[in-house]
Amino acid sequence: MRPILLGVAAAVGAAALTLTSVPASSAAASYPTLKVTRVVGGLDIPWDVKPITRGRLLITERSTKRLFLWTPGHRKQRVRFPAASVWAGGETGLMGLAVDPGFRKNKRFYTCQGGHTAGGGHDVRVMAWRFAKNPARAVFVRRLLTGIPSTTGQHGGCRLLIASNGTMFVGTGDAATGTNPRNLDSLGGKTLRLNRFTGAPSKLNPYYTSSNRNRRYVTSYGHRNVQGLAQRYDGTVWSAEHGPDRDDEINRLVDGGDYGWNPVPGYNQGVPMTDQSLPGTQVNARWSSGAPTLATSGIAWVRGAQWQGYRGFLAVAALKASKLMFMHFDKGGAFVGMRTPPALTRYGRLRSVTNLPNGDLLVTTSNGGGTDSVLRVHPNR
Ligand SMILES: [Ca+2]
Ligand SMILES: [Ca+2]
Repeated sequence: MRPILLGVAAAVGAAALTLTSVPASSAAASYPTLKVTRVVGGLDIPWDVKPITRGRLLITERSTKRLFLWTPGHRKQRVRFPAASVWAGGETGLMGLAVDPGFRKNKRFYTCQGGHTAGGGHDVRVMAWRFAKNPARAVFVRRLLTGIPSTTGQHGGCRLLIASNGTMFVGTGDAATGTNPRNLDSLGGKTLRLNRFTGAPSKLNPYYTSSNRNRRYVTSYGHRNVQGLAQRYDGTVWSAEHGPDRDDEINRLVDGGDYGWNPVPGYNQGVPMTDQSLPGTQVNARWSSGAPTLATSGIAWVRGAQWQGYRGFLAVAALKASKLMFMHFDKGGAFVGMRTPPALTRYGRLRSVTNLPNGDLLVTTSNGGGTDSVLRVHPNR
């Protein structure tokens, strides 16, 4: 593991250079121009979009707490959904979305959202639903995981990923509470792994045998605000997170990894995003923005030969920087370079990136005021 970490440190140091879009791959690779089509419009801060069967899409909106169904050839429609049970505030609301691999039969999908707790407070939680039609509606199945911390709604996470082995990953935020990321008994500032049917912690987790309920869910810690999760072709799971005023990060997750965010005392954001001075070993980012931040958010690995040079790159949506970056990491996970296609620099803030079965990407905008869209991106053909 040590040689890999040393290699990564070099890549992070070179990151600022790559913002000017250096050639990212071998000289032989060619990069097709990209075509962008507005698929769904009239949205307000869509947080996530996922395909279900027959080319249809489910879309969450963060602050309005609306869930939409889009059907090819038709307008979007509201899905009946208990929005009143969602707590929304600040950056928290109706957020991450995952569709069960067995959706065709079991019609299940999942949300990560703000919720109301028994004591009159609120948290962030992962919910399981069953999709029913005529009218389109979300039928409650179960609360998979509650008690992810929320305060004002700042740094609320929350991205979902169902990995190829069927395990669900949850990427959380630190809720702007300095002690959360390094506290293994808090679900904040973590990546978590659980059984998507029962909500039980995954037996693969490093602290699975802990006597503390929360700790059993923890896969990795020391994160600030995980906004993107994606699994690479080699099975590794990667995350994206926001830095404070510098150092957004792309991380490759390892079981039990400490990602080095520990903003104490209080909420002291002057500390490094990966603070190597902390006890033990901190896992360096695979890519870091340097200064300023770009607000990296959703991520997806690019699949399909039609993408030519972009194939196998990590597509990274940026909110503040208002672009989609295609990052090249080599087989060992070291950052090589990135490309920023001009076709995706004219839609304002971009939040999520989603793979479609045919390899196309869906990208959501996040400009507010009911002006937002789901964009479909593919190489010109
Ligand atoms: Ca870090
Ligand atoms: Ca250390």
